[in-house]
Amino acid sequence: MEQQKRALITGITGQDGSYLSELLLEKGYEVHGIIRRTSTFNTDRIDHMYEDPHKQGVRLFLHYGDLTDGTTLRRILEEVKPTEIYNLGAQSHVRVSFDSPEYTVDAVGMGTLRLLEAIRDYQHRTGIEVRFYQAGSSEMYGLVQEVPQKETTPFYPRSPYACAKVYAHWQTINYRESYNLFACNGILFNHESPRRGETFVTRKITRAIARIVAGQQKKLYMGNLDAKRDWGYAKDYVKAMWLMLQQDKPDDYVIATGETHSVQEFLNLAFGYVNLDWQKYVEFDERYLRPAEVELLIGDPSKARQKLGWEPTVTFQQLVALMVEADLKALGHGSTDGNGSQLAGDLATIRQQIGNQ
Ligand code: NDP
Ligand code: GDR
Repeated sequence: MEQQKRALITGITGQDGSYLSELLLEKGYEVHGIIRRTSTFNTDRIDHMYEDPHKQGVRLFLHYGDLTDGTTLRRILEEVKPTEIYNLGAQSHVRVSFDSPEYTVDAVGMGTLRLLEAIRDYQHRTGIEVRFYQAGSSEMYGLVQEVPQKETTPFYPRSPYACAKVYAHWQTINYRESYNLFACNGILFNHESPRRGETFVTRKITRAIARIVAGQQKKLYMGNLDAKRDWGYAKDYVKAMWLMLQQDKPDDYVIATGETHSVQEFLNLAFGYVNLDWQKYVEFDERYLRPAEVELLIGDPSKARQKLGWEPTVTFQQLVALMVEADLKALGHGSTDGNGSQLAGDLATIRQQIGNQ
């Protein structure tokens, strides 16, 4: 009989953790997630999957822990005995990493090392293989060295967050080469969804639009509108993580759409969707600038396409529409007329493709 696949996810309460859990549960995995104790609930994104663990047949389990706490990580690994580990936990906000650099680097950089060390010892002692996915980022490319960015493009990180991700990336390779761990780095470009954290630029915009339409907000304060990003849909991207761990050999992959758009283009399209002119609502606030900015990201996903058979399924226009729609719906405002209706055909298709948000 085939062994039950068991996944351990750090960062299960985040955007990607929630979509990845759904995917793995669909595939029959037992899923274990590490959550942090907080004074208010932080499990909104996974509540719909969670069931009382006393019930028969439950396959989602949560464990208290933290990437800054190596002893607990080791204990959880011993208890869960996972066949795959997805390291998605991070203080993932680039701007905030300039305010809290030590903590960010501890969780993102040292946290990855703690996990790798725990896996190395566990595998050495038990002889059981544990496959490891590291959530690397296009932020590692930072200052433009090459366009588009691919697996061989040199890194030039521009924030404490990005420096820590580069460290985690190289440690992952180092453990693969030194101890023969099945360890993969995904170099994922920005990916968004209605579950995106509210302070990342896309969700900040779509949420503000819904609040403006609902009469709850008048202005939207923003930073650098010229930055360009390669934005994809999060649900597509978690599938790539899983695919990496199903290959015969561990490797590193860029996951991106291959298209880039500025923040201003996002604003234009998103406000246009509800027939509003963004320039009447958006104001500049320097607090949203970063001490060092990453101006241009555009990825080349050819290797993932060839080796993993991975393709993005949602276009930039569809992504914007999907996110605006979800935020409008959350505030009780349905689909719109005007420019919104130009996207109605698209939306019907993507709703079919991606199901309920
Ligand atoms: P989120 O910010 O939505 O989620 C981060 C998760 O990490 C949350 O579950 C959070 O818990 C958890 N976390 C934070 N600090 C710690 C800690 N010290 N110990 C354990 N867990 C912690 O991120 P995303 O889901 O968007 O991203 C997932 C991963 O992918 C991150 O590592 C991110 O850096 C990386 N990434 C993301 C990209 C994107 O565009 N989304 C692109 C490239 C890489 P809590 O809910 O309690 O805060
Ligand atoms: P990023 O995402 O830094 O690319 O990191 P974010 O959405 O925060 O910023 C994208 C770009 O928009 C500009 N910007 C603003 N950003 C925010 N958050 N708020 C604003 O008001 C604002 N105005 C302009 C930024 O300067 C930036 O250029 C995300 C995170 O998910 C990381 O964890 C991940 O590794 C990378 O994507 C890939």
